[in-house]
Amino acid sequence: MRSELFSIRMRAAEGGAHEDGGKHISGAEALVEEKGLEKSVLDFLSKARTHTRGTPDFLQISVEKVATHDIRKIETLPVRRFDVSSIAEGREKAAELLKRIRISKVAIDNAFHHLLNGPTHRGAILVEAHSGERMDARGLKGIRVSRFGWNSDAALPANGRIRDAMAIASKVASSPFSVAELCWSDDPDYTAGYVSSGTFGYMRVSRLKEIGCETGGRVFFILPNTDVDDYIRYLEKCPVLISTKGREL
Ligand code: PML
Ligand code: MG
Repeated sequence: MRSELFSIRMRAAEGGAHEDGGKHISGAEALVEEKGLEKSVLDFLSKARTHTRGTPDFLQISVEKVATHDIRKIETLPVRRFDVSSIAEGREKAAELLKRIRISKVAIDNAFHHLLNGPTHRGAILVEAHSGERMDARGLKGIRVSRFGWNSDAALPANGRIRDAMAIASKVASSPFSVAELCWSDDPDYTAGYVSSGTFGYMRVSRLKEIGCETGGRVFFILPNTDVDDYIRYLEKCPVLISTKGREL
């Protein structure tokens, strides 16, 4: 049993802080024991300073102790891979997977419109799975999934980007009000993305955008009766430890 855990969060922007109109460059999250703090802080600093989206002139790293009794334990999602040979095929596959999860056509179209046309939001936007309406009032800031980390028993994928994306998708899917998520990266050198849900798992799609394109992000599809404030509170504030428990990743 771990005694104390700390939530570490990083955000970096270029052209000033995010709230002053700076361009979002990078973000990172971890829940670690005290002895892991120095390493995480240095890893986050280096992640922000070597990012392909630009060179930050604003960088914030916060460290907060988390009350052990507040920590919720969840399991990671099972992973499936879809290797596609073109962007059009990748987008078609992602839309087909969302349809299979019962996301309505209008909601799928709105999510694609958002991710294709930007502006790129710093966090995710919430879209109602049936009406397709945007449900949060966060503007460009969106919702940042926060306060999560891997349990020490977890057998993690070697690729840090995939590890981070799987952690976010697992926390999102652990809310009973999440129906699905659609994501592709806002980093110009990364073209893969995913569709995920609690029942279908984390479904990676190898190509969803052009190399060099910085438009991307996350859409969370939620149930019509969701209490949006509670939902956001869970994703942003509730500390969650994720275990891989014998899953093939
Ligand atoms: C990001 O890092 O910006 C999102 C990455 C999504 C896809 C991760 C994967 O390859 O599974
Ligand atoms: Mg990014």
